[in-house]
Amino acid sequence: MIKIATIAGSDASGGAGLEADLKTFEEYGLYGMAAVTLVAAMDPDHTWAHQVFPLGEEVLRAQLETIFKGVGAAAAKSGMLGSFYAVELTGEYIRRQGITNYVLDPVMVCKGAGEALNPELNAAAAETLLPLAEVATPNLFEAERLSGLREINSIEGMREAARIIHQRGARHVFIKGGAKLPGQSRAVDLLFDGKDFELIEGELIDTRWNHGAGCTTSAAIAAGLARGLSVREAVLLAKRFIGRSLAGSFALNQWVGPGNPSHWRADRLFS
Ligand code: PXL
Repeated sequence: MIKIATIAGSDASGGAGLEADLKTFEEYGLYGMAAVTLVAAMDPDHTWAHQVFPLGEEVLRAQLETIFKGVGAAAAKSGMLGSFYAVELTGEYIRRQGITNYVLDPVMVCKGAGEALNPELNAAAAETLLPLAEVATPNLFEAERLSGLREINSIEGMREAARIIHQRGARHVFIKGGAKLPGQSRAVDLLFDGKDFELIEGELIDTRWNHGAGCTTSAAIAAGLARGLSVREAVLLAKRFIGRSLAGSFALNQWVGPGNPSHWRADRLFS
């Protein structure tokens, strides 16, 4: 059995964070493990406001020992880290265990949660973790902050950001323009390997229920790498996978709705 790990927050609502990661790993036929960095909960009495509860350094280190020293993983991804020690520990274990299939999802904000996380923390995460990443998977907002570019609203802007983020250490940069790039009728993402740019287009799925789409995408890329795909192959498959997941998206309540990572199976069984 191929093993894979996520270092991420728990999303009590089940659509994002490590819950999305583990569901995705399962669809790829992998054995998933999780080191929990924080617990995110949402307040139904206050318009689903996010509350974040970081776990202590000792708790995180113990989980990382279990996973990386005790078991080993063919690939790993990180999501919301939430503290400086989580950044340091993630770097320490990825480096020490020689995990080259490491996907960094530089999560800076939850959709609908408004404010970006602490900018100094985001800067520290970029500095420490980009040089370890086989693939970094920023969305446009995160690509702006990682590259220092003011506003990315074109494919040329995405290319420039990818170049800068690659220079900061990530071996591949996958910028998710998705539904956000103005004037596009397709979901347009960009892959850069330090040499060539490749635009990766998919069907634009018109849904506001896209909670966890970023987590699912980066988990799917890590899962593809764990299975021995090249970065390009892993990204192309992840793009198909997130498309199917979003095609099966649904509302959890009036505020939030996730994709469904198992939707590709329903398709095959029932249509
Ligand atoms: O979608 C970003 C995200 C990542 N990780 C956790 C989250 C969220 C958004 O809610 O809760 C744990």
